[in-house]
Amino acid sequence: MSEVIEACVPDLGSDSGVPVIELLVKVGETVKKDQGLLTLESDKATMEVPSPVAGEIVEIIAKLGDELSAGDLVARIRVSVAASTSAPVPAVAPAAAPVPAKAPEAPMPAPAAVAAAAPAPAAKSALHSPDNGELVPGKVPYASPAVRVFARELGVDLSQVKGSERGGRISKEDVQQFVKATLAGGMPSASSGNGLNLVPWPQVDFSKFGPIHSEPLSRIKKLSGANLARNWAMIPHVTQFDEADITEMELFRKKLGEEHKDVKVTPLVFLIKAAVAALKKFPAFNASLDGDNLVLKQYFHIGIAVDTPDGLVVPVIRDCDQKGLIELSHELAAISVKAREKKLTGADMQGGCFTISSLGGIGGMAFTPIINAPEVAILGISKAQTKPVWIGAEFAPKLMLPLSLSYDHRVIDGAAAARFTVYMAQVLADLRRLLV
Ligand code: CAO
Repeated sequence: MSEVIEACVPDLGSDSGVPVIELLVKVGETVKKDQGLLTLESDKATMEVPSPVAGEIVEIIAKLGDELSAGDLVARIRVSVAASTSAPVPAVAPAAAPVPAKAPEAPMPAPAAVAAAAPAPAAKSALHSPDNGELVPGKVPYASPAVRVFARELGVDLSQVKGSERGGRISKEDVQQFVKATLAGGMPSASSGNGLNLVPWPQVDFSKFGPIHSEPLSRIKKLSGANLARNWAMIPHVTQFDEADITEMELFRKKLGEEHKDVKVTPLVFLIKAAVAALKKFPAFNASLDGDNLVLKQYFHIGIAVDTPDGLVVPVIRDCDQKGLIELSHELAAISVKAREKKLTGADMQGGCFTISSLGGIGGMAFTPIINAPEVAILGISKAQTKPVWIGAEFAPKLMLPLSLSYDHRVIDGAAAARFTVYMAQVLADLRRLLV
C-alpha cells in the first residue's frame, strides 16, 4: 500500500519569493528522507529543500526560475505506508496546497500535505554577489550548497569545474580534482597565492538602514560589467593625461559644420583621425597580446563608446584611415542611432583596434577609462575648456582638450604612452600634421 505525500517549502525566514536555481531530482527517482529536492538561492543564501520522507518522486511541481515562498508545493512523493509511518510528519499543513494540473496516471489516495519543515534548510552564504541576473537557470553551476561552500573556501570558481555526476552535477571530488589539476599546471589559485584570493562580497541587508527598491541590471550592463571587471582585474592599467590645444581645430570644425548642415561634425571625428595618425606612428598601440606574441594590426578600426539608456556599447567604425571627417561624422551619427535603438549586431561591435570614449559632451576634466580587451589602449576625452596658456611672452586664451590614455603596461611603456599623447596633441593643434 502506498500514499502520496506533498513536499512543500519550509519557513525561509522571509516573505519574498526565492528563485529555484536547480532541480536535484527527477520523476521516478527514489529519494531518501532529507535528500535535497531542489536548490533555492536568494541574494543572501543558497539552500536545499529537503524531502520530508523516503519514497519515489511522482511529480515535480516547481520549475527552474520559479520564485517560491514558505508553504509552496515542490513535489509529490509516493511512500509505502511503512515508510510514511516511520517518517515524522509535521502536524501543520500549508493552508492551500495547489491542485495537480493533470490527473495522476494511477488512482491515488488524497495527498497528505506535508511541509518539509522538520529539518530546516541549512542556509549557506551565497557564492554569488547580490545580482539577480546570476540566478538565471542554466547559468548557475550544478552543485549542492555543501559543494558550493567547499568550492568557495578553496577559492574555486565552480563555473570552471566539470561535473562528473549525473546531469553534470559537480561533486566535492570534482572540486578537489580541479584544484589538483590547477596546482599541477601552475595556474593561479587561491592557495598558491597567485590568484585574486578575494574575501567574499559583503552581504548587507540594506532595508535595515532605510527604504530600498531593487531592480535587475540590464542585459547590456551584465555583459559589459563582466567584461569590464575582467579587463580591470587582468590588465595592468596606467593612465597618461595630457591636453591638446584645439583652438584652431575648433574654428575649422565650426566652418565644416556650416558647410555640411546635413550632419553634426563634433570634435570626436578629429580625434578619430588624430588617433589613427598616432596608431600609425606607434604601432604597439594598434596591437593585441596573444600569449607571448604581440599581434600588430595593419588596419585601423576604431571603437566608439556609446552611452545608451541600457548601458555602454562599443560599435566599431572600420577603416578610419581611409575616411574623411564628413564620412566619419555620418558613420558616427549612424552607429550612435543604431546603438540607442538597440539595433547593433555582434559584427558591428567586433574587430576594433583602439577605443575612444568621449565624455566631452557632458563635462569633467579627466577620467581613467578601462581598456577594451583584447585592445591594449583606450583614449578618454573630457570637455574642452578655454584656459589662459603661457605662449612665451604672455598668456593667451586657448581651447584645451583633456586626453586620458589608459594603456596595458605589459605592452606599452610609460614613455611610449607620453609620446603617443604628445603626438596626438600636436596633430590636434595643427591638423596639417595629418598630411605629413
Ligand atoms: N569638449 C567640448 N564639447 C564637446 C566635446 C568636447 N570634448 N565633445 C563633444 N562636445 C560637444 C559637441 O560638439 C556637441 O555640441 P553641440 O551640441 O553644441 O554641437 C555636444 O558636445 C554633444 O556632443 P555628442 O555627445 O552628441 O557627440 P559626440 O560626437 O561628441 O559623441 C557619442 C557621440 C556617441 C560618443 C556620445 O554621445 C556618447 O555616447 N558619449 C558617452 C560615451 C561614454 O559613456 N563613455 C564612458 C565610457 S566609461 O564608462
